[in-house]
Amino acid sequence: MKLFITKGSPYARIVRVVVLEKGLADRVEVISAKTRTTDSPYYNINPSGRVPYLVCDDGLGLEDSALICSYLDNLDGKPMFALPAGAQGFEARRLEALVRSMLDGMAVLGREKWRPVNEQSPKIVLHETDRAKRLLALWERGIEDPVFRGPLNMVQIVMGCTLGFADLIPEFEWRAGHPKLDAWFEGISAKGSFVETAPPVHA
Ligand SMILES: N[C@@H](CCC(=O)N[C@@H](CS)C(=O)NCC(=O)O)C(=O)O
Repeated sequence: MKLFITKGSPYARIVRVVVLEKGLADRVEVISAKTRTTDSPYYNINPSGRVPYLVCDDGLGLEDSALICSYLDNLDGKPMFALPAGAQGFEARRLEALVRSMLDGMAVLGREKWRPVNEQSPKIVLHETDRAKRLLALWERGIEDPVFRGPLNMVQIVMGCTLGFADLIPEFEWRAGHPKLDAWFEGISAKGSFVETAPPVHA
């Protein structure tokens, strides 16, 4: 299988963590794609131009981190991250959606802040900074939920990749005001699959 990524993409990192946790590193070739570039050859592989993108052994292409993680997790018929039926599974999906909501906003904020200052939209920066602040405040309390304590699961992986991404956003300091989130993040960051997929420091 071929997994197309960019090193800085938090969504691609979610999948890369799952690849490592599932012991699939020798079956998945990780390839850096050139995204956000006019006429990138990558668009012939994935016309949407987004990463992560998995090309399965039979040639089928999968886009979207949640879908790819579910596919990889189920390949061996012994899913590590399957959700229980009923209320418990629904709760995990609810929490993952809420963490992804924070990630989606931070992805927009990061994209904006990496532009030259004269190209940034102050309106978008303010809107996304405010959203991030509200959600970080929510998770400073929410991180005590048992879902963040037990064996590794998708909610934890998405939260770890989200906070790892937050660290890269210029002038966005989240740690000082969120000591519980910071402590939790330090813990998950020490896991081998997180160390191995740590994003490069953005210029
Ligand atoms: N919902 C998607 C989001 C993927 C996404 O937004 N990827 C960004 C990188 S972080 C991308 O490929 N951007 C390139 C582009 O927009 O052309 C997922 O979970 O995989």
